[in-house]
Amino acid sequence: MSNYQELSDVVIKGDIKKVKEVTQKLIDAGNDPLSIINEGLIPGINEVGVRFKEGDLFVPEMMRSAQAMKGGVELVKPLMAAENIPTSGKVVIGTVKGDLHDIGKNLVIMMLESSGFNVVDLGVDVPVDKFVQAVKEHNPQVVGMSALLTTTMPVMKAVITALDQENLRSGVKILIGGAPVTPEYADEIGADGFASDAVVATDMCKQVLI
Ligand code: B1M
Repeated sequence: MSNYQELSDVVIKGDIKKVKEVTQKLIDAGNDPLSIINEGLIPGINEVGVRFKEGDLFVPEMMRSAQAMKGGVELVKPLMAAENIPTSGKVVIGTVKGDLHDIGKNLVIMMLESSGFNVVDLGVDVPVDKFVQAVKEHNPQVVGMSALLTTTMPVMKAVITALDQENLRSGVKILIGGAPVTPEYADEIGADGFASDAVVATDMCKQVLI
């Protein structure tokens, strides 16, 4: 019998085969896809972060756990898409320059797409001018930025400044997220909002459309 704790444990171990196996068992047992992510996969990768900080784990192990987590997310993804309700909203999103973390951004994209949003994923390590270009090209209602490093958070401000300078802020809301980001930081840099997780991000994007 699989449970969320077992799923967290195999993410921590970085055992992709086991992560897929336990995730599939949880799916087959009828567990809610979002709970599998929020109560099994995310607590596992968060514990990896804690152990990395304490020096008990190193980058290669963190990488293996990230890969293992992705293996689980891939299995859950089609179930989220099944709830598709079309909306007319368009979101441009990326992880800012200097930052390669994409698990959280990809979860946000998954939730947005499963809620019917049209998402333009700029990927990771996205420079300021690429965000600006994407707003010109795609005319989105929302620009989402993700940063997981305290050293890359200032790039979010640089993007906002560039969008201001090009007069591209009207009609576009800027939402930011990532583990070190706070609502206060969002205010400080002039973002329109901070989303603590993928569900909140999706709700905020829906509100923009109302
Ligand atoms: Co890195 N890493 N990492 N890492 N890594 C952290 C972020 C760290 C906190 C670990 C630690 O020390 N405890 C630390 C940062 C310290 C700091 O800046 N204060 C750190 C470090 C130091 C590093 C390196 C510098 C390590 C090194 O090389 N010495 C290096 C940097 C590489 C780079 O980016 N240039 C590095 C590398 C890596 C890996 C490549 C090994 C891997 C990433 C793999 C990948 O993403 N493809 C990795 C991982 C896995 C982590 C931890 C363990 C987990 C991150 C994660 O995926 N969390 C992380 C520790 C931690 O955060 N607990 C850590 C799960 C994810 C679901 O949460 O991303 O927060 P999160 O996303 C959430 C919300 O924040 C929100 O919704 C998501 C879903 O609920 N959200 C948004 C996120 N983005 C949003 C955008 C939005 C809205 C909401 O827009 C609208």
